[in-house]
Amino acid sequence: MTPPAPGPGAAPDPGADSGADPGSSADPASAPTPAPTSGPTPTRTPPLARPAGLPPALAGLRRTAVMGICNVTPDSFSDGGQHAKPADAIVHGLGMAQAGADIIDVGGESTRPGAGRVSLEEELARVLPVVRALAGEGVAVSIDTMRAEVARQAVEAGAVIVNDVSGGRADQAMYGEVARSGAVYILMHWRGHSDTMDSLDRYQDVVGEVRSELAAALAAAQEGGIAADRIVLDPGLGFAKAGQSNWPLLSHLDALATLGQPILVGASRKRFLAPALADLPSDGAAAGPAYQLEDMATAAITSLAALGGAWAVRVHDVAPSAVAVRVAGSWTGGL
Ligand code: PMM
Repeated sequence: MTPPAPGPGAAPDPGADSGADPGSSADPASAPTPAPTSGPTPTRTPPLARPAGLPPALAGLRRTAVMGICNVTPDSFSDGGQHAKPADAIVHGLGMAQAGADIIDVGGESTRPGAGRVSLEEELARVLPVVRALAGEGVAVSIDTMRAEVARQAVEAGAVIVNDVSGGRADQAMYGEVARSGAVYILMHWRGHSDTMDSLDRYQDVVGEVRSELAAALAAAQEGGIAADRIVLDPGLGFAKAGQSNWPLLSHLDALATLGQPILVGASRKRFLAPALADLPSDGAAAGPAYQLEDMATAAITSLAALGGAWAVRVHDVAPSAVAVRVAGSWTGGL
């Protein structure tokens, strides 16, 4: 019979390995004692890193954070038009916060493949009332923008994080503006605007190249004045990355984490998920609409990203990921 696993803090059995008779290994009674299965066994590699300068509720989190997506756009990839009016977006943002989102990411410009740019005035008109209202309710708000001026006005309206999918490449004033504001900066891997990005999916070694391009952007952001401890890196899933370019980035988050920065993962409802789910029914009564399947896949990725040390995940459907980060947090025993 297998001996019971030792309890918390139990000393290893000194005779369990080196003293065992090799010839008796088939006998379960004399098999080596398994490693302790209780007590702190951190399986997260590397340990979760988080940026400095966050509001206390976020800074004190001992698990991966959930960022709920609030696109105030008529044309975003999966939820375009659903919350296009600021009033609807505010209700949606508050609902996500209630459902367990730690951060609400407000965006006024679609980055779906092929999308054109929206004017500065239009972007400001979409996002500012939403940022102001959510921040006024005590929600930690992130502004999803490539424009320094939008970042500036959003931080003034209460945003604490600037989420720049272009990693500073779309607007030369971005680093200086973020540095001045003191906001946390999410720097995403990016190779070009949405109207060209699908043609920029050219990699010999996607993990190595994304890592080195992120490293260069990280150095540039610091030269531009942003404190290193305020910068979060993001592999930019789906941006200049078609189908199979995305999965290695997820399974090698540890390689990106060696750059020493917190990591954000944005896989929610992205096109690369669909092929992995292709053998499942997507339109039957039992399965529900296709997006539900992709939301389930997103929650699975949330669990794995949390185990992989991600600081935050950016998702449309908050509740399943709020559960997933808590499960992963319990799994790893917290930070
Ligand atoms: N993806 C989208 C928009 N903003 N921001 C970050 N940091 N990471 C992402 O992966 C990301 C982002 C596009 O997705 P959406 O149109 O569904 O919001």
